[in-house]
Amino acid sequence: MTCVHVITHDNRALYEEAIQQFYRLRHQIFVEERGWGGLRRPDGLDVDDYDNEHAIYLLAIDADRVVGGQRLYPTLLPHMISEVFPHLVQSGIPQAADIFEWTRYFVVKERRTGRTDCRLLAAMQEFCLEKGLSEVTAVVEMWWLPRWQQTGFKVRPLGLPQIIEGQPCIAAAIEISAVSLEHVRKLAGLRGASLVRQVTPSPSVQRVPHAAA
Ligand code: A1S
Repeated sequence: MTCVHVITHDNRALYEEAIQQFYRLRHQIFVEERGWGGLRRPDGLDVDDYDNEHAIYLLAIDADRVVGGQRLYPTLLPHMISEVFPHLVQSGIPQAADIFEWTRYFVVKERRTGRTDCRLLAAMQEFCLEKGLSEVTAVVEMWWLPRWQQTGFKVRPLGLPQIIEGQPCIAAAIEISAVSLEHVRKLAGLRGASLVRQVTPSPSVQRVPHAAA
């Protein structure tokens, strides 16, 4: 059964293998499949400046295998829109404690039937609602707009589309709402929460008693 796991700096140690799979899949999908040559690395891993302690990963995992993923990053820190794509924004880059940037979204080829995609979209909305976020921002190719409309997401363009690597792209903000979450859940026939969190045991649980040391 596929579940979407929340991975942050606090529980990352429990997910090192999944994170490595995520980096490898990102390289396979974004560099080899999508042709984003600027991300190519000799080690076959897509890792960038935003894969740091502030990144939050929501990974769809089935029997230890990563089948899809996405990354959220605080907009109060320098992020992709502020550092790489500021020219896509005409009316001020949204930067606030309750706005995160959304990047590196994918589903592995064998799972591209829409259901894992909806699971990931629902997980993103669910996580953001739990965390009290109001919006996520993203830079996307234009074909995302009808997809988001279909999933009931409310989208606010941040500027006019521009060509990036031959593709018309746009920066946009997506509203986080219980209505959007319900809509995407219904679309995929998902019932209830889809997020899983493994928690690193607290130091008191890990501590070895002196007598046994
Ligand atoms: C940044 C993203 C942010 C959100 C963070 O009938 P079809 O096959 O034409 O239906 C397709 C198309 O309408 C459209 N579509 C998908 N990829 C497209 C592309 N490269 N160019 C134009 N249109 C595209 O979506 C429909 C369904 O796609 P699918 O692949 O058959 O199935 P699914 O399960 O909905 O998966 C969609 C995604 C995008 C997740 C999957 O294709 C994928 O992982 N692609 C590679 C990663 C990627 O491009 N991510 C977006 C940039 S990150």
